[in-house]
Amino acid sequence: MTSKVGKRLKRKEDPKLLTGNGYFADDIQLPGMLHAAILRSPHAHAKIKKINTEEAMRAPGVVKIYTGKDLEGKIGRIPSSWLVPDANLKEAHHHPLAIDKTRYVGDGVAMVIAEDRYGVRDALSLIDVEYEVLPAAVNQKDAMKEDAPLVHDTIESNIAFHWKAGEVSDEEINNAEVVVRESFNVQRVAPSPMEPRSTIGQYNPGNGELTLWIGSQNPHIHRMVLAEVLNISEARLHVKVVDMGGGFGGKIGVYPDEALIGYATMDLKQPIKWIEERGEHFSAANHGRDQIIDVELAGKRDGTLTALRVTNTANMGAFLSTFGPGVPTIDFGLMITGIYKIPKAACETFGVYTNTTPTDAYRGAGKPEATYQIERAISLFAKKVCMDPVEIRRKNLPKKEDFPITNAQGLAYDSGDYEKPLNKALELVDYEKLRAEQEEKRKQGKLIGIGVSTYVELSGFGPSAVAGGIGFQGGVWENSTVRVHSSGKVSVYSGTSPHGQGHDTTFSQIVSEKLGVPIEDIEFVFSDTKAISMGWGTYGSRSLAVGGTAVAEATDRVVEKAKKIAAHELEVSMDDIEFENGIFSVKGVPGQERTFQEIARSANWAWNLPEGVEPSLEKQAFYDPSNFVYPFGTHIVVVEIDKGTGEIDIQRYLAVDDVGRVINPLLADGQVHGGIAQGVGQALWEGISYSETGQLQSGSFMDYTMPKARFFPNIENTYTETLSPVNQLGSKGIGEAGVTAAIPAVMNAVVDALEPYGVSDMEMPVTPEKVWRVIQKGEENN
Ligand code: MCN
Repeated sequence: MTSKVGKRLKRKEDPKLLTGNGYFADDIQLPGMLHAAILRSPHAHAKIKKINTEEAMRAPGVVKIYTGKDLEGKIGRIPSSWLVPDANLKEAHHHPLAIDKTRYVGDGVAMVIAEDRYGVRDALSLIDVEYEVLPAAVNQKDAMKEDAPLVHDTIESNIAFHWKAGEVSDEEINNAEVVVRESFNVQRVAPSPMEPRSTIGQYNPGNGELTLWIGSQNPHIHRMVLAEVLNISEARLHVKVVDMGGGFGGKIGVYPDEALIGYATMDLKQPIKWIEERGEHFSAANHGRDQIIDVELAGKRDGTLTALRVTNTANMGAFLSTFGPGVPTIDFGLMITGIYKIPKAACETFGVYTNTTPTDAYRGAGKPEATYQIERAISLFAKKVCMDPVEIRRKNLPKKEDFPITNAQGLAYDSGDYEKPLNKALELVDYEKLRAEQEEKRKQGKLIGIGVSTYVELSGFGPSAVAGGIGFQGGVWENSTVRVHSSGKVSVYSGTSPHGQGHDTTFSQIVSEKLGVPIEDIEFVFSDTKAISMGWGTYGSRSLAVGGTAVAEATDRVVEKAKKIAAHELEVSMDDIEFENGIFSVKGVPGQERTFQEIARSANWAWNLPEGVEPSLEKQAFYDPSNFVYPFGTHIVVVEIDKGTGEIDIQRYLAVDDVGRVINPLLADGQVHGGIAQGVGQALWEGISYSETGQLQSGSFMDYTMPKARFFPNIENTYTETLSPVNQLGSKGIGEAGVTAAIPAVMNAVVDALEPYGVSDMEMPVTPEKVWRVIQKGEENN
């Protein structure tokens, strides 16, 4: 019995993880292993006047202490991977440890290596650093002012880049019948995977090989960048990832910490382990979002949208992270019109240095922010022209017949039937009835809100040439090798690097369907730069659409070769061979057949191969897609707000997503639910907070509210299916769909609930306290 695409199979990965047999970074124990800890700046901006390490060096078990000065010229700068064309990007030199100045709370100042993992932390407190505290730039708009403290003395202002796409004139806005002007703040959040970051190094002086186990979403990118930073050949740098407890974007970036461990491992010629602490994660792991988005949405009284002009002032933190500059420019700026037909659009983005932790991609990476501003703006527009939020959305949706379409910013959406999920969602919630009930309950004094969001997002990152054209210094193709052993069992190698997404299961389903081999006979190999020549990793909901397609293409090549061998053995032409459910048979001649396993053995033993056919049954595919793929859908949320406490209760959450062909609906549901939880978290609870002086005020889970399962109702979700023409699977990415749709859906619901008090917008996160204050004020005025 073979497994098929589209089945709700349980994850192959889970039994091991659920029975405590997972193998995570901190499980790695190597003989003679030392431990590293990094002393981090307690100040947002300070001169380092003196570092005294003498006492710390005398602490038990301390082997070495490195400061920024010690490493100057020995480790390269940590680079950003984005150039952002025509944006006059000014990249500050990012030393792995601060040399003269610290630039954010969490900036590395010194690294201690010691024999014991607790002793190493104790030694940190014995390092005496004399700081001269300087004024800090914290909020990005303030940091752009002329008198703002400069984050980098070598750069004349805090503007790291200024990027523009599209033109919309003042007349096109000011002369419109209706204009909505609003400023939205998509607050800074912490990725917070269950397992924090990690790096473990081992050096073999015999052959000069450095092995780094890194908590990474893209080990090959880490190899590419760290080989340069550490000045060693890629052939001598082996990057591996063991089981990893999530990433959510926070483990895409190449960090100073990883370079430091790599350097010290080679320097001391002893294995070294560094495991990030949760507090460090809050201050030193890249944050997400932090964009202030000023929007002008113009249109007609009948609800037709005509022009959109957006300025995004994005807080990049103290340094440009690996993917950071791409987030508010490409991912945000080219997607500002969202799902709507808006003929004119322009986006201007300022990327601003501040004395805060660097920001980078966080689940959705620019697309949730883009969707948030357009979905909130269109809801405000609907209010102005007295239209129902659904009616105005439907009016501005491109029709199925309009495809393929190109948005105002020049992106060609691959396929879409936007009304399909909208209609399904409306039917499933019984929208008319829901509105009538809301009316009824409002009369009883209850605060009920209904929020709708219709979204499209960019996934399947993406064609390499396009990525290069928009400033990404790398490729985004994928690589897969399918190797069939003599037994007929299969090893599949992939350049993606799953860390919770379940590629082992879903990719096996693809191979199983094509080869007719049972899923348990397929073994997946990934996240190892020695086993897989190259790959671009897991982010941007690219793994299935790009990596899964590479797997499918390599598998097709295996079938092609196997057919040749079967035809030879059965003494017919290849055209007469049929292959189904793992059996090669001769058309019209029952019984004349070979099993896949028989052909696998023939291919590997090579006793009787057709002329010109090489031994083995192994094929590789490098797949570079022709376009991104654009999932879409409709989410509808119902909330009730407690007047006494301001608490928001999500009563109903319905998601209808269209991601083309779904390979495994069970896993897809998990992705949708997880994404929604992060979206709701952003809307209602999460938020990194800095004081005016740049002190991190949310440095632990005591001050940073993570969503918990009990905060949610049962999330209802289903799919419509509009195939993508871009890849042979017809599939689009799903990893970020939930978060993209959820933030505006929830915020639209909250604002709708507070409408009786004349509220038109609220700043995220809408904590009970904020809501309670609005209610108090509203009640006083009523
Ligand atoms: N899938 C499917 N059918 C589709 C699309 C996807 O069955 N049409 C399956 C895929 O085969 C895969 C999973 O759903 O098993 C997600 O696929 P995809 O949308 O390609 O996304 P990626 O695998 O590239 O994952 C990246 C995405 C992102 S960007 C973040 S952030 C994220 C996320 O996935 N981080 C996660 N989901 C996460 N889930 C966990 N548990 N942990 C994280 O850190």
